[in-house]
Amino acid sequence: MDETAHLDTFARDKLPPRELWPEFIFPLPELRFPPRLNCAAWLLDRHVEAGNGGRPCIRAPGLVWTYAELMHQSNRIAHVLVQDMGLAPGNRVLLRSANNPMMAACWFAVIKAGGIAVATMPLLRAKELSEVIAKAEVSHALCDARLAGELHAARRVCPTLRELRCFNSSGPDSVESLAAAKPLTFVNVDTAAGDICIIAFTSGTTGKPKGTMHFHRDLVAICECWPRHTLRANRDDVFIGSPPLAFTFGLGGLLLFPLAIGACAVLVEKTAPEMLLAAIAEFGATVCFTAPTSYRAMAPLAGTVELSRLRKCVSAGEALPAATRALWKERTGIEIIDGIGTTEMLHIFISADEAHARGGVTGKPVPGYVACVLDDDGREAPPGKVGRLAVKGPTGCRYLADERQAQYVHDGWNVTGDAYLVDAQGDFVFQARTDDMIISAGYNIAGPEVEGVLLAHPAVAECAVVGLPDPERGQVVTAFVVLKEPAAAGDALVKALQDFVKQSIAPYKYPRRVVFRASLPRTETGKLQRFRVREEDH
Ligand code: 3UK
Repeated sequence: MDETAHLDTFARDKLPPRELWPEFIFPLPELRFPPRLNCAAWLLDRHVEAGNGGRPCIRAPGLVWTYAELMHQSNRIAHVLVQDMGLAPGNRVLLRSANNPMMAACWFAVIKAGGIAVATMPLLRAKELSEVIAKAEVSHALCDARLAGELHAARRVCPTLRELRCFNSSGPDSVESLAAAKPLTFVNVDTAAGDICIIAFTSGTTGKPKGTMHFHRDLVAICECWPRHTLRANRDDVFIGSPPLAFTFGLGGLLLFPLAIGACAVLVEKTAPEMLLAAIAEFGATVCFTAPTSYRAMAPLAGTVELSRLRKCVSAGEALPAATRALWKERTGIEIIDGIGTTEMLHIFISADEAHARGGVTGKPVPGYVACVLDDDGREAPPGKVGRLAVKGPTGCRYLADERQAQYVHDGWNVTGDAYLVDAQGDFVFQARTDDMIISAGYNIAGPEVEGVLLAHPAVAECAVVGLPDPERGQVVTAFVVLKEPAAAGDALVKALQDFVKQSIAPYKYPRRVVFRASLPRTETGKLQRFRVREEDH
């Protein structure tokens, strides 16, 4: 590997042992990287150098930044980090903010200065922040002033955190004030392509957070794979969406991918379905990234706003039910691009574009990646057989000092924890998380398949199908259902929903128990928290 630019080698020293790394493959010409690579230069400065500094780069309510303006602001903040905050290459810098332009500028500043960006979800509280800070030995933090309270609280138990500055604030000590006095130019730290650039903590719903480490070249690699081959947006596109930049789905979709092609990103803080829909209309967005439930919630309102410029809609984070795909298509005419990605792989690796999309199917490996389904003996399973999804590509899992590395990587494959099958057309079909498969009276039942049927029933707004302990069957298939009209709840509707499932799929999969709920527990990234659904029943 080429010589590191990091003076602080903490993260590099905490990489997993080589024998536990996944195999990395670079099967496309665009995946040949120079030995020295700072991804901020590639994503941002490159466009200014090419004479495109005047093109719009970041938009937000009441604001447009050109490529040159974002570059200048990040250069100035990079000086703040180095001069005022004493940042050394390789130091970890925590970023805490909703999606807004200053968050993007700070992210670039950290990367330009050779720091390692550790972005965190806005909803994290002091306890979770302190776990992340301790694990990554974070020394510096840049925080939106409106979210500083929890970080100040966390700091009391975080001796490694030496320097903290706030932005989106006008005080004399704010990042903006300090930055205003700095030069517009900054000499980017000449990082190796294989230097660590971000640590992304998994949005995992159970257990201690895992930090996944990604190199400068990894951030470029994901831009050259799925966006180039499947999304196929162009420089006139306007990207928008809901996932936080701290979630790699959002980092890619709302910052890296638009900038990689010289397009424009709209960053909005309020992303509840009706707000996102209004913002799509207001900014004339053409490419939208959000979660399946968000499309489902936006669909009934789609007729009330002007969406004529919207042309590409991306769904990830959890399985896209066929009913949601059909509903969105009916209301907007747009075929959703579904894709499975993970924090470990950095972004999407199996997907289908608009022309190849089919209900209930994720798609095929994205160019640059190979995938297969493994049986219980670790061999490739034949078509139609359910097994564990395994993938390799230019990116892959490298946990920061974590024994769970050996659970994710087997024989060079990244094993995501998802149960999948490959169908007769070679398409990958999601079944369930491996540990969410329901085993009832000897049958294997995938909750999401039953959910997919229930979502097609006109009375159902949202649902979750899980296995609950049962003395006779081991587990009993249980559906938690949120109704469009709560008053419709009752025995008659329970029976109607059960019959509806029995008529659509094998009858043994029908939910023997149906429980009506006002809402379902979800993460900040739109994922259903199945373990909470199960626990809350008792
Ligand atoms: C599930 C999906 C079916 C699946 C992510 C796009 O979600 C992302 O990363 P996470 O680490 O979670 C990974 C897990 O989420 N999942 C994600 N997308 C799909 N299941 N169909 C899908 N389309 O269980 C996977 O193992 O939070 C998604 C890009 C970047 C990401 N980090």
